[in-house]
Amino acid sequence: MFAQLAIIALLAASISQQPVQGRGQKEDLLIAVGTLEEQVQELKQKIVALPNTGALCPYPYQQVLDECFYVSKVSLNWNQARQYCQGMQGDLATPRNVYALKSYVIETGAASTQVWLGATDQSSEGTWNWLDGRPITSDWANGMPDNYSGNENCLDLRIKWHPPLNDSVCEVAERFVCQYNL
Ligand SMILES: [Ca+2]
Ligand SMILES: [Ca+2]
Repeated sequence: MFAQLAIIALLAASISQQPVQGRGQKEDLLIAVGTLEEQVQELKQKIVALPNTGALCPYPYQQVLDECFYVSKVSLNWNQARQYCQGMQGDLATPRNVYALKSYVIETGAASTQVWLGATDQSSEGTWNWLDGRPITSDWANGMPDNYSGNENCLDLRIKWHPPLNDSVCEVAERFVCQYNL
C-alpha cells in the first residue's frame, strides 16, 4: 500500500513538473510505470482465480455460461412443467447453448433419459421456435422432428442422443428444465 502511494505521489509530482527534469526522473517514472503494470497483472490474475459462486442466478437457479437453469426432480407433462417454471418466476428453458445445458443436466444427475425444454409446435404443426421466438435451426437428433404417430408437439432433450433435440408427446410426464431470464 505504501509502495503504491509513493508511486502515485511520484507520478503526481512529475505531472506538475513539465517538462520531465533530467534523465534520473525519467528512469524513476519508467520504473514506477513498470511496477504499476506488474500490480495490474497480479490483480487481473486474482480476479480470474476468484471462484464462480453462481451469484448471478437467484436460488435455486444455477449459472451455466451466462444463463440460469433449474433441473426439476419431479416429472410433469409439458404444460404442467411450463406452469411449474412460471411459478418459479421463469419459464421452460430456451438455452442458447444446448450442449452446455445438456452437460449441466448430466452433471446434476437429475435426469437420465430426457427433460422437457421450452418449445412446442402445438399452434402450427412443423413450425419449431423456442418460447422466446428464436427458430430452432440446429441440434435436432437424426430424423427429428418426426411428429411420430402425428402426435409429437413438445420439445425434449435426450440425454443419450447426439444431437439431442427431439419432438415428443406433450402428455407424457418428464423431468424438465426451467430458466430464469436475467
Ligand atoms: Ca408436431
Ligand atoms: Ca420425435
